[in-house]
Amino acid sequence: MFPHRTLSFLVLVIFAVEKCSAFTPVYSNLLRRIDNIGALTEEQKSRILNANSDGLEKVKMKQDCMALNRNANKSSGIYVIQPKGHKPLVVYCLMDTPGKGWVVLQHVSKKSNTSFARSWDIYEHTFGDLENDHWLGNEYINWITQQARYEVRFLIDTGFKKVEIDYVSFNIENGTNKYKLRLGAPISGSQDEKVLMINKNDNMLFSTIDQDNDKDQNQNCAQVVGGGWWFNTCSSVVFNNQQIRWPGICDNCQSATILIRRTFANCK
Ligand SMILES: [Ca+2]
Repeated sequence: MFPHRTLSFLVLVIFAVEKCSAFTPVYSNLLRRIDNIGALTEEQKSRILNANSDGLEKVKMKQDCMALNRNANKSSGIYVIQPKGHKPLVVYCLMDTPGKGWVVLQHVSKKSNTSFARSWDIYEHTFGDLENDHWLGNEYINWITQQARYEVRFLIDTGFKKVEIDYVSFNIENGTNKYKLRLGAPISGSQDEKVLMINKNDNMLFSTIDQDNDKDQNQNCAQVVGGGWWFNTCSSVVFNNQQIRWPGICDNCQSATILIRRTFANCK
C-alpha cells in the first residue's frame, strides 16, 4: 500500500483538483447536456452568457438568439439555445446589430488558420472557434431552421466595404437528404449579384472533400475549391479559408459571415 506521506500527497492533489474545478455541479451538469460543448475551450465554457453557477436548470431554454433577445438588449457572444425537440447547443449570437438576434452559422476570414477542407462527418458538427472562424454544423443548422421560418444574411467584407445580401427564407434539409439548401427570394443587394445564390446554389446538396454531390460530372468541387458548400458547378459563391468569393462583389473577399434569424414575415 501507499506510504503515509504518499497517501497524504494524493489526498492533497484530489482536494486541489476539487477546489480548482471552475464549475458548480449544476453548471457542469448543464455543460454535459450541450451537444457541441466540445467546440468550446475551458475558458469559453466559463463565460456562456445565459448560464450562471445555477446553470439553466430553472430557466426554460430558448430556441434561438432572437427568442433570447426579445425583451432585452443583450450582448453578442456565446449562448446556449435548444432547438425544439433537440439537445441544447452553444452558438454565437450576434445581438448588437440592427435587427438583433442573429445566429452565426459561419464566419471565415481569408488565410484563416481554421481549415474548411474537412470531411462530411466533421461538417455535420461544429468546428473552429465560435468566437472567430467556424462552421456551426449541418446537423445543427438543420435542427434550428426546421423549427420555424428563418431569413438569412450573407455578410461580406470586400476589403473596401461591407456588403449585406439578405434572402427572405433559409433552411436546410436533413442528412438523409444531404442537407439540401432551400433559399427564398432575395430582399437586398444589387440585382445581378443577389440572384446568384438562387440561380446557382438553391436546391443544391451539400458536398465535402469526401462526398461529391455537386453537378460537375468531372470533379469534386469541394476538393477543387478547398471546402464544403452547396455546390452546383465549381464557380459561383464559396466561403472557406482558401477562397472567399461572391462573383460580382469580390473574387478575393476578406471575410464572410452567414447569419440567420427567425422571421415572422409572410412567405413570398
Ligand atoms: Ca462532381
